[in-house]
Amino acid sequence: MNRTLFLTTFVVLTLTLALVVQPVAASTPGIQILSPMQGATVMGPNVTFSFVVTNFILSPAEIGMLPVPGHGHLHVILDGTLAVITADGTHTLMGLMPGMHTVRIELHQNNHLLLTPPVDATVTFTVM
Ligand SMILES: [Cu+2]
Repeated sequence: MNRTLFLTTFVVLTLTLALVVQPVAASTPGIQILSPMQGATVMGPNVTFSFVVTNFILSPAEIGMLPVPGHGHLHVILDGTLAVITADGTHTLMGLMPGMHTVRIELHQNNHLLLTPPVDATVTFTVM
């Protein structure tokens, strides 16, 4: 085998191996609202939300700081209006009026920008 053919074979094999063994892409961030459940009727006027965030670090100390991949906080949107910024796993919204409400919880980067693509969860519930 001449040197050129050897090198060509080496490069092809290396590239093939690199394609085969490339690491699995980092897991995608996610959020799930545990309570209240979709369509639930709950006692008001204060409603506690619990949620679980996966593949994303909630970092209260970094709110307003430079973005760090995989770090950030939550924006809680009540009926289309930002209600609170938090990095906790639960939050109690106070003084909800009786009736139907929608809460969307979004993952945000440290600098308050949405993730790309956006990651959020929405629940609609009724306060009695
Ligand atoms: Cu923010």
